[in-house]
Amino acid sequence: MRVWQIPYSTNCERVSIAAGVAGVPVDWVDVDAYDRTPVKEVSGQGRVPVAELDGEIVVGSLAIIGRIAPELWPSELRPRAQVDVFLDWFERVWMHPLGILFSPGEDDERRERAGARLGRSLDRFEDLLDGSDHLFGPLTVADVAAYPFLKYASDDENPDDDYEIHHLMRRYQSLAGRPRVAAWIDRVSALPHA
Ligand SMILES: N[C@@H](CCC(=O)N[C@@H](CS)C(=O)NCC(=O)O)C(=O)O
Repeated sequence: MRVWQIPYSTNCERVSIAAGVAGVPVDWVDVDAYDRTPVKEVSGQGRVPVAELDGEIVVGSLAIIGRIAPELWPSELRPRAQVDVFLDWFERVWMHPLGILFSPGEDDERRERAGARLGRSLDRFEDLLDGSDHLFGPLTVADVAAYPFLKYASDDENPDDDYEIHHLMRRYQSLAGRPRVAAWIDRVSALPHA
């Protein structure tokens, strides 16, 4: 599989973990965040990740993971639906404050409220991890999809990763009083990455 990525992209790291877990080798193509021409040429849009799989272009992290690691979705209907509901919540509700924090014109009070909401979302994860190593029992796509964003709650600074959105996730997410999330971040970070 060939994957076009921007280094340190959260959505690309999802694919890296899923491929690592599934044992799928990846031929990574690095793209400049400020020149998406190669991505646009292959996929007709500028976002990453984009994959070429068996001659087909697949756009978006979850679509790619669905192709290379379908076993990350539970096979039983009920737990599968729970994971899909979670993915929807993560994309629409969890991400919403990030959009506010990332809008340069936004007023300070609204930004602080959005940051606080992002921080409080970690309590949902702390509760989901009560008595469980992963969000929905065994490792699923829910863990793979959330980890690249929640990992910024840990204090690890990376001088090469200077994306503003990553600084914001670091600033507003804290592991204080959230030991289960802290342990989960360590657990998922130890998974093989392709
Ligand atoms: N839903 C897509 C989102 C892809 C996405 O937003 N990727 C980011 C990098 S993490 C990107 O390319 N952003 C550039 C832009 O929005 O123009 C997925 O899951 O892959």
